[in-house]
Amino acid sequence: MSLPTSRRMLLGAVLMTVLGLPALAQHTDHAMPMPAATAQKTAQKSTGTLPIKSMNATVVAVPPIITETSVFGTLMNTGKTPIVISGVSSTVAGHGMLMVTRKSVGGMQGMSMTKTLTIPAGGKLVLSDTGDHLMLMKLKRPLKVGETLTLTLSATDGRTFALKATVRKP
Ligand SMILES: [Cu+2]
Repeated sequence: MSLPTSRRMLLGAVLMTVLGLPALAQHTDHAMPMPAATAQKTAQKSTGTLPIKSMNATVVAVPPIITETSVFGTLMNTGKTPIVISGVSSTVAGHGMLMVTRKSVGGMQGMSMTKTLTIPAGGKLVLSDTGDHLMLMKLKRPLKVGETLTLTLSATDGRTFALKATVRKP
């Protein structure tokens, strides 16, 4: 039992129209303006400097052909609320990443990206090759041992901190 070809094509067109409607509606949803709650949250962001003291901030020296490197050191939070770091950037890098190193079930150490790193209120965050650290990716030029770079740390509340880190051999 089969319908004549013209009949089938017509049916197909009708089906496509019916099925096409929800898809169109979804696209309209994506283009909708920012919800009021999100807009308000953005407006509440501050632009001040984070209460951070850094110690031994180090950008690991890498051979010129390597275009990514790690940042180690200790970040102390001298404030009374936790600092939730959500980004790192530098003019010498295409982008920065926040990393955690965890032992997997098999006992192997592996690092993976994380959205945030928290410095507890009045506490510290130690950045090392065996734990949490920062990474600079897509380096735009070779780094010289001994030079000091300024990295920008940004927190979820909108505040930033200019982290001076010296390029050192590991
Ligand atoms: Cu890493």
